[in-house]
Amino acid sequence: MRFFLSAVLASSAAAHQMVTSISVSGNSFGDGTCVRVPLNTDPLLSLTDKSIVCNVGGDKAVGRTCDVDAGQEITFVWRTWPDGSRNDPISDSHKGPCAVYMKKVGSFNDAVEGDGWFKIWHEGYENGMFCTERLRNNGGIMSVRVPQDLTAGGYLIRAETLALHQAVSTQPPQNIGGSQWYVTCVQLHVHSTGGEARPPTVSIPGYTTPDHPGVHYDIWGHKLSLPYRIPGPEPYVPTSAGGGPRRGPVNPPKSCPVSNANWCSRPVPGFSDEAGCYRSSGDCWAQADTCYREAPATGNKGCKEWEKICEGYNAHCAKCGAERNCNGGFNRKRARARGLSSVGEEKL
Ligand SMILES: [Cu+2]
Repeated sequence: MRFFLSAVLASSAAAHQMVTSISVSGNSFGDGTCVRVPLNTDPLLSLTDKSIVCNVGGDKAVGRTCDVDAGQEITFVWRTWPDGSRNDPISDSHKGPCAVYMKKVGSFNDAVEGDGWFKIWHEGYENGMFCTERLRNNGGIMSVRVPQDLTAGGYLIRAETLALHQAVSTQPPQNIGGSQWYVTCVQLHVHSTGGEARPPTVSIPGYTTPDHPGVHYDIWGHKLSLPYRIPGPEPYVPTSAGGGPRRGPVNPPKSCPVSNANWCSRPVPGFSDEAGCYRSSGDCWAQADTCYREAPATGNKGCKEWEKICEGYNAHCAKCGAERNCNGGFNRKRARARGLSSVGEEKL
């Protein structure tokens, strides 16, 4: 019995989702990069709680912001397994609409909740399918165009899916308020030349209510009540040409040759003797610790990559120590011959 219960719990845990990465013009910025990665894939159930804005913990800024041009296409990747260890974009039981909102910020430390949000895209029920069903068929890929007339600056972009499988239940209190929200926010820097958009905005929380006909909606009846009404405002339609330079994504930043989600490696200090070499290796390992500690639900692939560089330092220190040849710094060619990454080497 016990085994059976845990199997049921495991399968329901697997049935949730989050955004794990973004791409611009087909180039991915990497797992978790610029993403305020949620703690887990659990749904949000309250439309009044602050967590409905950017998920639990999503009110805090992350260290990286991704570049995009006004008018460019941005793609969100949705996953059920945040680290991609299993390939399941989104559960087929999670039927409902999708939406994407943006909010201009002066700083990424600005409050996420409150006014300032405008919707740039949504999809409800079309051609016999809910948006989430199409998203599942599409491998979890959700693409939207950043309005071409946006003014330049920092923006939060918020992707949302709504799962309606428990939205209407005969069991109080779920007869209303059983809808499951999945949201993830991403930090963007929008480049634009002379955009003048003034989209009408809404407040989150406050943009919709549990009794909205598209939120308190029965997907289990003999016949769906159509047309389906998507919660929230209408999407903003660009009114002027505006537009940005076509620069494409900056990935990765030059200052950040090895990264994991929003963690960036920094140069390891140079050295001129064996002790210095081990100090540099120690610095490398300390950075690796930070990387693993900060690794979000999307995983720690980049930390493993960095760890290999640290191992390379250790091997180098042992060898140059034995050869009494650590002074005079670090020979690039020799380092490469010894299999030391050019990334770590570059910084010496
Ligand atoms: Cu779920």
